[in-house]
Amino acid sequence: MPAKKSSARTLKEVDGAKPSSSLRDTAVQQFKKQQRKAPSTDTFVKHILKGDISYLSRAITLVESTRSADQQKAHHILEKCLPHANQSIRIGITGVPGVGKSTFIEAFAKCFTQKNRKVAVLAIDPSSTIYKGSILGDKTRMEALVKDPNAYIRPSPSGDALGGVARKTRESIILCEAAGFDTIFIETVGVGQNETAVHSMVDFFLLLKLGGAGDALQGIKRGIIEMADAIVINKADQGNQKATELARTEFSRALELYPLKDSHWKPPVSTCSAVCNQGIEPVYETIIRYISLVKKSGYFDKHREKQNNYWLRETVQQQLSHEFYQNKIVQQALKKYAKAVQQSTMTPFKAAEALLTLSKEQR
Ligand SMILES: Nc1nc2c(ncn2[C@@H]2O[C@H](COP(=O)(O)OP(=O)(O)OP(=O)(O)O)[C@@H](O)[C@H]2O)c(=O)[nH]1
Ligand SMILES: [Mg+2]
Repeated sequence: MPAKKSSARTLKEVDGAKPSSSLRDTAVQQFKKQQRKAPSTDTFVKHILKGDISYLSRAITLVESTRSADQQKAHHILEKCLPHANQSIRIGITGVPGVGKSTFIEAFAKCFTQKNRKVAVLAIDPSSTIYKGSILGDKTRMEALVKDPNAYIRPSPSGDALGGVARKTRESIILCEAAGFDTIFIETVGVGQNETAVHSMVDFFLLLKLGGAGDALQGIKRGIIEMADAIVINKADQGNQKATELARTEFSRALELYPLKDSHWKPPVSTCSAVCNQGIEPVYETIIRYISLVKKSGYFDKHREKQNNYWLRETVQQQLSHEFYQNKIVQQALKKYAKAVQQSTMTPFKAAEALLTLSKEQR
């Protein structure tokens, strides 16, 4: 049988076949050549500014890398890209798993790309150990968007700490903007702390909800509603219209009770069907209206300034804490003090003070 023959041959080739020394030499030479060919920072920047997606992706990979050489290179690229960033609308889209964020983004992004805007979709998913693969599957879910020359989709790597992912997303925004993307979407699974991180890096925060059981107003945290600049109830189709309309009324009433936002914007509540592409265009118009309003009032710039300030402090805090816990002497002392706190021979405050003094002495 021919099939058997071919599989036997394949097995034979793989089994125990060692590369010849000439093959090994070629591989080593190729590797060295690649190493030599690693583009310089300037080459990276030049191509990113021209909108070269492959360089943009490689630069984001450097940003996401944990290798210190990569991080340093990423840092230099970012510095040079920074003066070319900032010219965009940053939109955060959040909602519980399965609410339809990716489906919505695919339909929504078209409103922008059809008007010749360039859209980059970034995904932040620190909970990916729980919802493994939900975002990495997005590239296949957003089929039409993947083919759109005006769109770029970048799933975030999984399994990192919240602070790390948030920082990398912020840096990826800068790179995308430098590459000419004027509309940035950040998709995040609404399961807690990560909404706050996304809220602190976007101009407009959109909350996607479902009508009916499972995602009702009662179960939602006050903070998330407070952050929202618009609430959109998705899946208003297939006989679900009544439930979505009811949810719309409930959320509208609830929002009435919230104090006026600093932006003086009243968040609208609407319904849509992402799969049927209904009610999507009005959300686009809402955002355009919002951006025009806050740019005129000066809130847009003020808000971004505030965000930059927040990230400056946040990064300092993260860096200090990282250095503190990396210190070997502190690590040893921490064990000793933790035991003392556990045995109630020392208060946590006294122990923290002693550790901080020790860390200062190490510097
Ligand atoms: N009926 C209906 N189904 C929808 C709609 N939007 C999305 N869905 C379906 O809901 C499911 C989840 O959609 P996704 O877009 O993957 O949801 P998501 O919020 O991105 O999910 P995660 O990334 O896993 O958090 C899919 O089966 C979609 O086809 C809609 O407007 N109506
Ligand atoms: Mg999704």
